[in-house]
Formats: sequence, C-alpha cells, structure tokens
Amino acid sequence: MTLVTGKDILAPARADGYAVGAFNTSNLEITQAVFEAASEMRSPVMVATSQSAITYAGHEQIRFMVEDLAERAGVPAALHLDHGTDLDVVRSCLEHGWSSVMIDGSHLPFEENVRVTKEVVEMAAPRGVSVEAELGRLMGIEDEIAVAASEATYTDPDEAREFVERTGCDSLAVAIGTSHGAYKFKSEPKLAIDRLRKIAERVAVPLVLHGASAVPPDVLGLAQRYGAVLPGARGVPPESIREAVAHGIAKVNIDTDLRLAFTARVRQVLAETPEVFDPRKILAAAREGMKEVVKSKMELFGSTGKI
Ligand code: TD4
Ligand code: CA
Ligand code: ZN
Repeated sequence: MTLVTGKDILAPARADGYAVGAFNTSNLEITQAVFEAASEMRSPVMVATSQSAITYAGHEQIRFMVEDLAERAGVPAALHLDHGTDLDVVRSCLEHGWSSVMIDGSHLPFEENVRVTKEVVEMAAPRGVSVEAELGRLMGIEDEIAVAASEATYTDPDEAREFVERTGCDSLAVAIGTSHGAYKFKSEPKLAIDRLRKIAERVAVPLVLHGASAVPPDVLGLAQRYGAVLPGARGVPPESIREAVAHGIAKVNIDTDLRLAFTARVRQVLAETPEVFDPRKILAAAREGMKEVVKSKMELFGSTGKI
C-alpha cells in the first residue's frame, strides 16, 4: 500500500474508540520492526520522524525505506513529521513525500500558535496531507528543549475547541500529564483523565498522546541487568493508556520504549556472546526486541485486526 495520510488512519480510530501507534524511527531496524509487527498484527501504523531523526538519516533515505517497507507490509501506513517547529521543516517534509505533519506551536502564545498552525494547514492542503497541532505544554525534554515542571501546562478544554475550530487542524496533541523520555513521574503516575474527557466532548478530531511510553519493567530490567544506568526511570502504566484511549486518544506516540528495547538487546548480545562482531547479529536481536514492544502496543491500543 502506498502511504496514506494521518487523517485516513486516525479518523476511523477515533470513531471506533481505538488508537494507532506512532513509532519514532531513524534507522532500518526500527522501521523493519514496526512494519513486521504491523503486518503480523494486521494493524494500521504511523512512522514518525523528529527533526533530529531527519538530520541523522536524511529525507530521501527515510522516505524510500518507509515507503518500501509499508508497501511490502500491506498495511495502511503514514509517514509523519513529529514536532515540526517551523514552516521550513514542514515544507521540506511535504516536498519529500511525508503524508502527515505536526506543527508544534505549543510553546507559543495562543494566538501565535493559531497563526502558525493555520499556515501549515494551508500549506499542507494542496497535497492532501493532514496536520497535527499541539496545545498545552508537556514537561521534559523534546528536541533538546527542556521544559521545567513549573512551565508545563495542561490543555484547556475550551481553548482546545476554539483552537481546532480556528485552525482546521486534523488532530490535536494534548497535555494531560505525560512527558517525553524515560523519567516521566517522580512519584505515582497520574493522567488528567477528567480533563481529557472534557476536551473530547468539545473536540471531534482525533486526540494525540505524546510521551506515552511505559518504560516496561521487563525491558528496563533487561537493560539494567546488562549494565544500563537508568535510575528512577518510570513511564505511563498500560492501564492509564487504556483509559486515555477510551476517552478520545486516537494516536499514541512511542519512542522511549523502542530505545530501551534496542539498548537492552544490544547490551545482552554483546555481553552474552562476546565473540560476535557481525553488526547484523547484534542489530537483528535489537530488531526482535523492538518488534515485541510494537506488537504489545498494538494490542494495548486496540489497533490489531483493524485492516
Ligand atoms: O514525540 N515523541 C517522540 C519525540 C522524540 C524526539 O526526540 P529526538 O529529537 O531525539 O528524536 C513522543 O511523544 C514519544 O514519547 P516517549 O514517551 O516515547 O518519550
Ligand atoms: Ca510541544
Ligand atoms: Zn512528542
């Protein structure tokens, strides 16, 4: 299947009460893991690239890799720009065949966020590409911009309605207590589900949950057993994700859990078989670990068997 838009994938998800995973990639093995999982689980999928991932791997390499693997997998797939910060980055992705883009104006004052998001919607429309926007600020680190807890703000439900009406964005990322990376909560994890419910009442477009990795204990444990130093790593429990999906979240972003699975498996292979120096043996193990993570996410989000 050729690439489809984010809207093509997310509108049915919101309507049917399931979510689709958007998995960040920057190399071959991550992308293979995502599409092998999608193919086996008969699940639609989104592959996301941050600006730094594009700098790392290159537009063309990412585009052709994703397009080819999507075709072979035979599942509906979108190639998505994650956290686009300005019009130039969005334009370059549109020119290189991305089928979905995010403009993240969440750090801007409301009116400026509206303005830049509208510009992106207008820019993407002629190509039929869908646009994700963000309102409210997640704490944590994102594209090397650190947001302190004191500056993090939850999404306001009434503002969300006005924002979507005025911008015409196709999906909306909300801030309800998650954050990027492996250190999401100092104490007990808690999401603002009440607030999410209010947003979902006012906003009909699919809602997006960033910073949704679980930091699964088994994966973290494996990485730590082989020497990873990740004290206090903690993510969003599966029950909270299930609740969020039941209340309007239709796209769930996962990056950290893939990084952890990759790291755990590479460490394990190198430690257990020190005679191995074939990159394919090392990376195939990493790919297997990431594929298991992707499959379990698809089950949790309810996107399996949807094609
Ligand atoms: O949007 N994302 C992924 C952001 C990754 C950006 O990092 P780089 O600039 O280093 O590529 C998420 O919402 C993922 O959330 P998670 O909980 O997996 O960290
Ligand atoms: Ca943001
Ligand atoms: Zn994000």
